[in-house]
Amino acid sequence: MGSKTETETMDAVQILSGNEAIARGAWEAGVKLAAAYPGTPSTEILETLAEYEDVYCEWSPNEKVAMEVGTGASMAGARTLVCMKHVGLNVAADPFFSSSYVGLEAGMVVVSADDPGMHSSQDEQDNRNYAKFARVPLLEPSDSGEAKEFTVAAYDLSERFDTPVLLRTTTRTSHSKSIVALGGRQSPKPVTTLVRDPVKYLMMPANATTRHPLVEQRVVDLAEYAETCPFNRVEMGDPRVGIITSGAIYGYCREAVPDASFLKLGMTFPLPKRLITEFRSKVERLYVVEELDPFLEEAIRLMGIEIDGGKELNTLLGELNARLVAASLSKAGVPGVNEDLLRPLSPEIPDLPGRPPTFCPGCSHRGLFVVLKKLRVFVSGDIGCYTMGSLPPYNAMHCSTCMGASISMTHGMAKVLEPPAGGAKPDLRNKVVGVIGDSTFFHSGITSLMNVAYNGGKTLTIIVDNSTTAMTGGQDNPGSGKTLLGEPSATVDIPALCRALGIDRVTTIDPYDLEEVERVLREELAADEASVVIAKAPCVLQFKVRKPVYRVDPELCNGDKRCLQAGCGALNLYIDADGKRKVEIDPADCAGCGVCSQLCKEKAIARAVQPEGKGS
Ligand SMILES: Cc1ncc(C[n+]2csc(CCOP(=O)(O)OP(=O)(O)O)c2C)c(N)n1
Ligand code: SF4
Ligand code: SF4
Repeated sequence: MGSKTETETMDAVQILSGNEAIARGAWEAGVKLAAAYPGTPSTEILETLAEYEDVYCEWSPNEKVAMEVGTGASMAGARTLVCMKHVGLNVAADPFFSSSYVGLEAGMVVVSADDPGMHSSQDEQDNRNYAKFARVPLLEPSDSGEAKEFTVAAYDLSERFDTPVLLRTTTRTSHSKSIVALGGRQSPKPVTTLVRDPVKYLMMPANATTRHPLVEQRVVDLAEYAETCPFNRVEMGDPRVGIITSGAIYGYCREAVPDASFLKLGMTFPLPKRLITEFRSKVERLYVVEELDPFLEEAIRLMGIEIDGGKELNTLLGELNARLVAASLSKAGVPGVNEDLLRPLSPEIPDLPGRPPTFCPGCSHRGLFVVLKKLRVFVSGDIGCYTMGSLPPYNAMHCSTCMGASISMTHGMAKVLEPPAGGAKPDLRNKVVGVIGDSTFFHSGITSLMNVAYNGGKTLTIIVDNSTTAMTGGQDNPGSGKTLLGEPSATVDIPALCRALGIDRVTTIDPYDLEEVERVLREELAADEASVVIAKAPCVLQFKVRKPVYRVDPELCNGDKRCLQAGCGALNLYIDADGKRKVEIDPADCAGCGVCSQLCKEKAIARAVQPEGKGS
C-alpha cells in the first residue's frame, strides 16, 4: 500500500468512481488518518485511500470502533475520514451522536454509503435521517466530480462549524464513474500536543448540558450557511416546472425533464429556507423528487412551502432511475418529459435466465451446510458468504437479521424453548445452532458469546473461520495476521478467546471432512452446556486454493444426483448417448475440495490426478 505518490497523482482530470473520488478528496484535504469497516457500497474508499502515501489507514473490527478512532484523531488535531455502509452507522450511532456534541480540533468526515434497492444489504434505510437526528451537516454528491469536491469542502465546513460532516452517497454515486478534476494535497498540520478541554470533550451531564445549546445554535448557523452554499444551486429553465432534488436523482431528473428548472441541493441538512422559498416563487409547479424517504419533502412542507408533487408520485421502496422518474412526472401531467424514456424497452432484449447466488466451487462453507441440512437443526445465521446456506439446495439457515445477531438470537430462542415433554430426547429440529463468520464474530459476535457464557446458555455456536472478510471482497481482519497496509499484525486466537469468554467446550474441525463435521456436531448438540465449534479452512477465492480436480467415472455414476446436494457450480447434469442421466465435473471450475465425492455412494467421484505421494 502507499503506492500513489504526489507526482503520480497530479493529472488534471481522471475518471474515477465515487468511492475513488472520495478517497482522492480526503487525500487532497490533508487527511492524516482514515478508519472503516468494510461494507458494500463503501469498501473501496479505504482500499483506495490506503494506496496514497501520507495517509494512515486501518480496518477497524466494526464501525463503532472506526468512528471512535476517527473522533480521537480529529480531537487530537488531525483531519480524519471514517467510512461505512448505511447499516454500519447504526453500529456507530453512539459515538456519532457524541461526536456531534463534542466537535473537534481538525475536520472529520463520516461517509455513509446507502444502498437503495438493497443490491447487497439487509435493509434500505435512508441515512439522511441521521444527519437531522445527530444535528450534523449533510452533503450529497451527485457524481464522482462532486464526490471529490464535496469531500474537500467538507473538511473546511467541519472545522468552521466544529462538527463532523455526514457525506451520504448511494450505490449509484459510489460505484459509477465520471470525470474528476484533481488538485494537490493540503499540508496537514502537525499534531504535537493534545488539547485538554473537558467542558468540550468530556460528556458528563453538566458538560453535555452546556454543549447541547451550542449544537442547536450550530444548526441555525448551518442553515444560514446553506442559503449561499455553492453546492445548493438554482438552474432556471422552463418556469412551468420546478424540481427540487439531490444526489444521483438529480441526473435522473435532468434526463427525464431536461428543460425544467432545478434547485439542485448538495447540502441537504439543514435546508436553505429562503433559497427554496425564492425558487418556489419562480416556478408554476414544484416537485420534490427523491429516493427512499420523503426527507426533503417533509422538511420543505414543514417550512410552509407548497409542493405539487412529492412521494405520492414515487415509491418509498427501492432505487429510482430516469425511466421511473419520467413515468411518474408524466403521469402527474408535467410538461416536457423526455418521450424516449416513456417508450417500453426494446423487446429484442432477451430475458436472461436468473443466476441464483451460490458458494464458489470449493468454498469451505459448503460441507458444513450439507451436514446442517442433514441434521435438520434450526440455524440462526449471520451475515457473510455463509448466509447462502439459507438457499437451495441446503435451505439450512432459518433466520439472519444483522451482523453479530446469530449468537444472541440463538441464546434468546434457547432460553424460551420448552424442553421435550416427559424427559424425551430433544428433537434436533428444535435445537438452535448459531453460525457466524470470523469477521462477523470480531465485529459484534464476541459480546454475544460472552453473554451466552455469562447467562448460562447451552447453545452451540459454529464459527466459520476462513481467515478473511470474504463477502465484501476479502479484507483482512483481526484474525488474518495482516493489516490493511500489508503489515504483519497480532492475530486473534479464536479458540483461546472463546475459552477466555467462559466457554469450556471448544473444538476445531475441518469443514471439508463431512464425517468429522457430523460426528462433532452431534456430540456438541448432545452436550448440556454451551459449546463452540470452529470450522476452519481458508476462503478458496481469496487465498486461491486449488487442489487437483475431481472427475466422475461415467461407468460408476448411476445418476442418483446425491452429489448435487453439494450445490457446487462445477457439477453438471447431462444425458449420455444411451439416454442415461449422469453427472460430470467441469475441471475448469472444480477446486478439488472433495465434498461431492464424499456424497457419492457409488464412489464414482475421485481425484482426476492423485496428489503427490499417494497411490491410486
Ligand atoms: C453493520 C454492517 N457492516 C458491514 C456489513 C457488510 N458485511 C456483510 S457480511 C460482512 C462480513 C463477512 O465476513 P465473515 O463474517 O468473515 O464471513 P465470510 O463472508 O468471510 O464468509 C460484512 C462486512 C453489514 N452487512 N453490516
Ligand atoms: S468468496 Fe470465499 S467464502 Fe465466499 S463463497 Fe467464495 S470461497 Fe466461499
Ligand atoms: S470436488 Fe466436487 S464439490 Fe469440490 S469443487 Fe470439485 S466439483 Fe465442486
